[in-house]
Amino acid sequence: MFRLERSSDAEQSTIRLIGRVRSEHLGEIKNQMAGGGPKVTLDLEDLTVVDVGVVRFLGKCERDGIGLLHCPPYVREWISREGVKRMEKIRNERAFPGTDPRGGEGKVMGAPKVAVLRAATASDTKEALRRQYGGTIQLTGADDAFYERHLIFDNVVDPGATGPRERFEAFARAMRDVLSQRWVRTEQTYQRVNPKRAYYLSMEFLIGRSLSNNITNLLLSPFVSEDVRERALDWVGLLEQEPDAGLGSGGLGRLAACFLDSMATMQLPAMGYGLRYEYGMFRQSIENGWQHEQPDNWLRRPDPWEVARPDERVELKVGCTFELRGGVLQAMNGQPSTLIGIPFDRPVVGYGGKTINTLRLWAAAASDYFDFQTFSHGDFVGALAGTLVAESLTRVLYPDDSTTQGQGLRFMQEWFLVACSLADLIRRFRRTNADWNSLPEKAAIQLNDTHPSIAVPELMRILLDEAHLGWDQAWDLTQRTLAYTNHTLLPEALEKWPLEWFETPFPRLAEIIFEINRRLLDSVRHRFPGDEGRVERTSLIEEAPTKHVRMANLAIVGSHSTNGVAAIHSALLRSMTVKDLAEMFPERFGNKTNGVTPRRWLLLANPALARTITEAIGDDWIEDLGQLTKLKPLADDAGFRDAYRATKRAAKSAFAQWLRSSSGQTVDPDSIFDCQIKRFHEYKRQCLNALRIVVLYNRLRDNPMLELTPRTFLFAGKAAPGYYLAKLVIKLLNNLAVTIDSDPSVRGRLKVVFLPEYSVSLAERLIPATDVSNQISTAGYEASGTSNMKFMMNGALTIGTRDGATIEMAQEAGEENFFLFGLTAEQVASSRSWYNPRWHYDNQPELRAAMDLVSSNHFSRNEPGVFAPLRDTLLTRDYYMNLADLGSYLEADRNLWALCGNSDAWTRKAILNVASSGKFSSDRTISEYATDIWHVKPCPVP
Ligand code: NBG
Repeated sequence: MFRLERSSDAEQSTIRLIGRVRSEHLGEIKNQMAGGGPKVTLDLEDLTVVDVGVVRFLGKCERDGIGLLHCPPYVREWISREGVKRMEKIRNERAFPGTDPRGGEGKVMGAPKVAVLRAATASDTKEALRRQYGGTIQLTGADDAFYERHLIFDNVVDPGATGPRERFEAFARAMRDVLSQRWVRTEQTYQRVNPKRAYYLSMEFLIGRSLSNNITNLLLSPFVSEDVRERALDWVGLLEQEPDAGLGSGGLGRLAACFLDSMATMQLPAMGYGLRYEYGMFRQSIENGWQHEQPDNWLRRPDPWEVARPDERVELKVGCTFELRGGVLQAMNGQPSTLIGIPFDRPVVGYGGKTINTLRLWAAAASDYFDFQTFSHGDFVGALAGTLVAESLTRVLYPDDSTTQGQGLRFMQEWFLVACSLADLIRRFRRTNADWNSLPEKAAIQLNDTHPSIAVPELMRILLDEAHLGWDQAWDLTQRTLAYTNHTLLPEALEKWPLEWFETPFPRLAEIIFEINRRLLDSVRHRFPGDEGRVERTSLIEEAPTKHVRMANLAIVGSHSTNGVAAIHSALLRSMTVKDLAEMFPERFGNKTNGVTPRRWLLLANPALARTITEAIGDDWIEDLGQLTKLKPLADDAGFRDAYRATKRAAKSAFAQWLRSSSGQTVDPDSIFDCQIKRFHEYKRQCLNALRIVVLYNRLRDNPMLELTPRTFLFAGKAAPGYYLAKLVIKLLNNLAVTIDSDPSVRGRLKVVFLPEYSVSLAERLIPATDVSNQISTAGYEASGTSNMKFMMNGALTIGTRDGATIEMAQEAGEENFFLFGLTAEQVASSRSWYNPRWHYDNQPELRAAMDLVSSNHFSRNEPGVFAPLRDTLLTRDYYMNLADLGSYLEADRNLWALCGNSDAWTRKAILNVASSGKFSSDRTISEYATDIWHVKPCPVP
């Protein structure tokens, strides 16, 4: 029996459906609803059985905004399944019209105009991609489609009860399903062809988010856009659920991530090896201007990309056991132990989805071999506590960038990365190669900075003790297999580990290091007789005050190639930092100027500019960034300049909107966005930038009629938790922001914003919106820089010193399109002995006024004297010569400011910058590594 009950008040009426409802009752229900007047709700509490017609009707009611009260779970599930079928039907009827060659929904997805889509019809394209990915690309729309299955079965909940996090996971897993067959096939191809492979060993991979990047690289944006539209998914909200994989602290880790993208895109048989830190780079918050650190527990929720491979675990022997006391690792002699490395693989999708390489991250675990001795003595808990120490090894990333602290745990992490990765890659090598002599023809191992340079003695150990080769043969193979990249000249960053840290846990490695050193010093003495100073400097062991192993020397001696990361850096490395070794082995030294991936940093981050470029010159630039030079003549084309300006304006508005909605802060998109985003370090001189802002602030206060284009100064970056001066500069910038905001005399003309929690995702938002990029390190100290390249690619003008890769960027674009200033590296080095910061204070009134204003507590009324250590550092030591460069910085700034009034001239320069950024693609860098160092060739996957 079926009946209806209706109750109404002034605002709404509720219709209760009671008993067995069938399709034939629908007319009656609709009649009741039509006469409902106010808002209608259906109460399904006593509804017992329904047929599919009723289910469809209820689904439609929901879509029309009619509430369903007390809907039984089985009805809810049925509605959802019918909804899915309906989508599928609509989809088939439309036969994928969404494969619009402009990538239609680019604004949501950053959809590229993909080459494959241009030539083919929509269904050809679908077929081609379907074949490429080994089957279906049925992401959503049927009850057995990937997304729906993951949503329901991974969570075992009613889909209606899932939130954005579950939807993100389901979508990412659906995407992983699509790529997984291609991923397997990539590895199968490498096994079959047995090419030489490149292995990139790095303590850091600053990956950021993967979902949108993978969609872009798989060329699935048009498909996904359609799914998103049909399912009315809150796409932005879904993307926001993915935590940034912050497994790196700065440029070195981000470079490694860009390199992986390029290697996969160029179809190189390559693999990344790193550590699976449970806690990535700390999260930064700002309280009362000060930086605070919170742990980044990024794996709290399951990561949808990673695949654990416990069957491929490796077992490592250590000559002692460890105890952790207050974060300090202590070796306990006399009790050897075993550690386990468990690999977790992440897909690295090359652009076009043809090659899917692997990033293998190691997690530490305790041996399964329970400590029976301790156990049988009754200490069950003690036996298990060993597990805690073992697992602590990969718990947390060290947050210092460009410096190392002498920490035992860090040393063990470096060893663990090396020991696991070498064991794994040697196992793979042995599977298909009987002859140890072919190792250098099958494997190229790149050491990302000195962090993995324990690879030198470890590979020797394997070749001597496991392959039973003689010393000379083992040494020859080791050197020909390994190559080393240096990333910094800062003396405090050149790693030196106490010799005793090797001796207790790894006595064999210590022995090997001694033997390498004995032979090295013999040959130094032979070549430079009587030069004991040189012997001392070249030695792998620093003798005083206690014996330490010089890891850079070890890496250079044990490999066939050493490179810096920009021309000036490589030159200084050779001529200053490791001069003696460069004289000993000149043929080993080279340069590989850094680059960044244009997929993430232009195509994905800046869809409007990417589209404008593609419209003008086609889309070949995505994989061949040198094509951007074709834009050069367009700098003189008024129509193109308009189009360019529109993209910048769109990026600025999007940023301003995001900032308002995420933090409540407002910035004016019509002001000039002047940015400095990077780690906080004295050599990067954010403090110099702060002084510039105070000078401009003083000028405006002194002369309110001064004509100035409004400027917004945006800062982001983290300081190492123990780096007081760097944290004080963050405090200064935050205080400037507050004081300037509350000063009516400059309001609307100057604004300072400190954006907390700098991350890859934040950079992706901010860089496209930026007009002016500050690259103002003391010349000779920034090895390369990579954000400088991202800014250039996105049309920002650079104000900067002649340092790192900025020099080469200006060469490419022409110095007239750059705002260079300051002492050169030679001038810095040669003036060090007589440099007197006080002179600048005494003789430059604007500089003095700015410093005095900071000291006067104008920016720190409630914390008098807080900035005294900054003043003290600047006036007495000023090792990084801030004061020497402030005058020329202000002059460059004046030139830049003069250009603000001439929009065409500005835009012209901006376009020429974009057009000249082709060299700074990481594809170019990787092709140089592949050709000059690795001798690795593409291995296409059929
Ligand atoms: C950093 C340099 C940067 C450089 C990146 C990538 C370290 C040790 N070095 O200038 O400071 O761009 O490496 O090469 O993090």
